[in-house]
Amino acid sequence: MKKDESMTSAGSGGIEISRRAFVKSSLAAGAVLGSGLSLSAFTPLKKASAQTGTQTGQWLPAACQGCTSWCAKQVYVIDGRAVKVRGNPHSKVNGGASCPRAHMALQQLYDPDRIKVPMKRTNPEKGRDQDPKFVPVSWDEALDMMADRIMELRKKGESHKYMLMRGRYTYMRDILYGSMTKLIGSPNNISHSAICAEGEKFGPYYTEGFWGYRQYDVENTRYILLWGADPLAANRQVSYYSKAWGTTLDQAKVAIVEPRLSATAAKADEWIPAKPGYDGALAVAMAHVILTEGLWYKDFVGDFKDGENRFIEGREVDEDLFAEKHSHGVVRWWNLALKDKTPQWAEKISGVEAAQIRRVAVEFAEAAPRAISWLGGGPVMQVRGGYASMACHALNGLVGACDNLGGTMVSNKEYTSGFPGYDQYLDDIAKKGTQHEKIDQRGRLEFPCLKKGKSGGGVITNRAADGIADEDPYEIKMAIAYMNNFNFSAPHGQRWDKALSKIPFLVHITTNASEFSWFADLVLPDTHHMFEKWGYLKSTGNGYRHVPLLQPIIDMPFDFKIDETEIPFLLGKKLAERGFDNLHRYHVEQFADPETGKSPEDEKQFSEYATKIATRDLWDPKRYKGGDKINGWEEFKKIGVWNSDPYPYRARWGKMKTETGKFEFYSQTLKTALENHAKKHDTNMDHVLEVCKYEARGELAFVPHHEEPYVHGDPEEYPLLFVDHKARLNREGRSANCSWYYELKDLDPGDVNYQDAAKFNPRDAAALGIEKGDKIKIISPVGEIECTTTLWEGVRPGCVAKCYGQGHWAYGSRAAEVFGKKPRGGNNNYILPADYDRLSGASAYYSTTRVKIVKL
Ligand SMILES: Nc1nc2c(c(=O)[nH]1)N[C@H]1C(S)=C(S)[C@@H](COP(=O)(O)OP(=O)(O)OC[C@H]3O[C@@H](n4cnc5c(=O)[nH]c(N)nc54)[C@H](O)[C@@H]3O)O[C@H]1N2
Ligand SMILES: Nc1nc2c(c(=O)[nH]1)N[C@H]1C(S)=C(S)[C@@H](COP(=O)(O)OP(=O)(O)OC[C@H]3O[C@@H](n4cnc5c(=O)[nH]c(N)nc54)[C@H](O)[C@@H]3O)O[C@H]1N2
Ligand code: SF4
Ligand SMILES: [Mo]
Repeated sequence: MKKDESMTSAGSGGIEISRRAFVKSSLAAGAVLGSGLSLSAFTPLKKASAQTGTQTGQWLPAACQGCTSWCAKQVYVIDGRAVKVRGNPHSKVNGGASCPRAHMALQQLYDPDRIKVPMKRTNPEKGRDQDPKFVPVSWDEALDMMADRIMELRKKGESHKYMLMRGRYTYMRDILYGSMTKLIGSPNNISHSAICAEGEKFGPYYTEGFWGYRQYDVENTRYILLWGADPLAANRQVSYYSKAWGTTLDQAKVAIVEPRLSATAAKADEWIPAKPGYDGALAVAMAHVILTEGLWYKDFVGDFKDGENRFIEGREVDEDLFAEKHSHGVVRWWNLALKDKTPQWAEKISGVEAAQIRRVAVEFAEAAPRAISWLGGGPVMQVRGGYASMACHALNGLVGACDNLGGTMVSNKEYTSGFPGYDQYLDDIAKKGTQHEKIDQRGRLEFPCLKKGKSGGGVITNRAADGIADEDPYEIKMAIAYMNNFNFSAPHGQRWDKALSKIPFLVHITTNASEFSWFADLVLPDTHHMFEKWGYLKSTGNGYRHVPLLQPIIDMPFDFKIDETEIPFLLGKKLAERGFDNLHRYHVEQFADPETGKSPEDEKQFSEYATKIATRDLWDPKRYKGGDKINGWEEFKKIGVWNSDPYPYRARWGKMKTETGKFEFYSQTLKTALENHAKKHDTNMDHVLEVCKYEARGELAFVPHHEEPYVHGDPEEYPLLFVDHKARLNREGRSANCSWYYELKDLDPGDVNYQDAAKFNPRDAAALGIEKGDKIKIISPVGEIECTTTLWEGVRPGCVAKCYGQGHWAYGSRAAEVFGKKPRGGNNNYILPADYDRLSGASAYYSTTRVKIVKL
């Protein structure tokens, strides 16, 4: 690119593009979204330095969000270009370790199909079959359009009809997702959390009062029992666990309940390929064994006052005979849900031999308290998953592993502070607008969504599609969405196509023109989170919490803008020009540089100051509170990560954040939450449980217990159960335009390179007449997809397993077979029904749908 063609930044967010560059990028944009032509690197990068190849590069700190491990990284940067990625040795969580998908961030960064300039829709019709006919616009014009729409809604008293959707995020989210939505005057900031992992937080919250991801003390443990989690491939802290697992296998036994032979299962001592949906049954049968064998951990749970074990199969126990210590309700749990739940009972329904259930339970409990019951998404992201979540996690209570050496841990203390308050900037329109019911219908009778004990306390992400489509409770007239792709990533994603088509003004902030962008009126080119953005993260592992910093560390070839900070700042200015200056005043008055006291003058300063403000107590020596000692902002930027103090084992014993302060086998906390929800709707708890599709009635609803899985599809018509799982190389839904994803697909046990293959047990394949490499259709009660097949004994008979991640029809030239028209592979979410674990709000993925197969 010659000098006169380069783009130049023009003040407050507008960009000027010279005529030739504009024509070039409009051609590019046309190719991206118009013609279905193959997409490639049409626009040259900034002029290369004469010194390329001769200049020595340096390792610069970064943070990865390829999955929710949120590792601290270092990136080797030469002449403004990122060339290599490794773990940041300063992190006490992941250290120098990396998972295999970290490197794919480079392919994402330099993906030639990235959106390069803002683009505006010119086709007023919306639909899957409607080419949006995007044309490039300047940042200035794009922001003007957004500000005009917001002003119009506010003027008409319709500010609640504005909506903000977020997918993956950093903790800078509170600016775009939090305060901006509220200051405009809408209750509708809708996160992706319920299509992610809310079911997994439910059990730990209603037993030990912790709503979040646990960390596991794998280097000190003696037994690990995993439930549908695959920490060597997915789940969390993949980098750290991959590094530590050798030690773990030397010192501990590993058993895993999984319908497929995952990467972790392949290295485990015991693989338990139970029928999907029976984790709760296995967990209560194991609890039965632990109690009848007298193997519970007495220092935590307590004991019978006279020392005689009265947990005998089929017999009720008198609560007065037991003196409990740090737990609550073990006898009541036994009486309500365990006394008849023998391994023989579980064998009949789960397909796992009673002897294996007993053996695992005994060996697990003999390792107490250094025994981990590790809960993943498999057993809980199901229609009745809330109770499986409680049942699996309750085993940690029985063996005293909770908060203990070699057991499960919550989060260490950290000292980030978030952002300054904004109440004083809420005007009457905002105060009124935010009072409306939210578009995801949380808190209604059939959606208790009891995050942290509150009726309607959490999100029901996937339900928002129905709220929008049915205009229930009202119409959505404008929406901004970032780093999300809900019509691809949420079960029965086709519903989102319909919902998004209805929104008169939709803005998508994204790196790639994805399926979601297809329905947008404006597509805004975003920074890549790992190399181009300001922000910070928090995550735990290895007994520490770390706070990795995100910062721009490379030369950006185009004028990408940061979703969570730059865009709200620029929009605030535009709104101020139109007479509504509260957002802008909040930004300039409250986000002064903590070192100089200077107000931010532009979006770039705002982003850095905001990051400094939120993390100040980590790097400002005058405000030191704990953990790593860092000597100022410049040093923090150089190191790139702060680490907490080590984990204080047993500090929470007797002080758990439940109603009783104890580990609740009988959840007083859930009882109160359910009671309040029922009261709010003028009904009783049994009625709530009935409309929410649970089996429990009465007191059973307050203890961990087994519920039969709720599965869509008649077994006669749909003979196989569908098992969805993540690939080792899934960077959530964002890998499919990277060539390495296809080239290395067989990193997943049983999988096939360059294909999207459904994995069948050879026994089922023979019965169905399926051979390896066949082209098939998988049909469920809600949709159908096309893919290929492979045969593999690592799938439980009766199940078909297929990795999530392919089936994109609009993500880029490689992800789709024909951009905008034909997907490559099949998207599992097009066959999964939209159903929920209504107590947590979580979307159901597992043991949720039956399918039939048609050969093509
Ligand atoms: N069947 C099935 N469905 C699943 C899952 C599964 O295992 N199976 N997993 C679920 C889980 S756990 C989650 S968390 C959700 C995630 O689902 P979403 O929150 O919807 O996120 P992604 O699908 O990862 O899509 C993110 C989008 O952001 C854009 N993008 C990509 N990179 C960047 C970037 O660096 N910056 C910005 N701003 N934008 C970017 C692209 O448009 C991309 O499509 O998916 C869920 N969906
Ligand atoms: N490689 C990779 N790792 C990731 C991500 C990624 O995209 N790629 N995303 C990250 C994100 S956003 C999240 S939320 C976490 C989630 O990570 P996890 O909580 O570990 O959840 P999933 O990957 O959804 O777990 C699904 C697993 O359950 C199994 N399964 C299916 N049905 C059942 C069942 O009935 N019982 C049992 N026991 N197992 C069953 C599946 O085979 C699969 O292995 O992963 C993070 N880590
Ligand atoms: S993809 Fe996940 S595990 Fe791998 S480096 Fe990134 S955050 Fe860590
Ligand atoms: Mo997730």
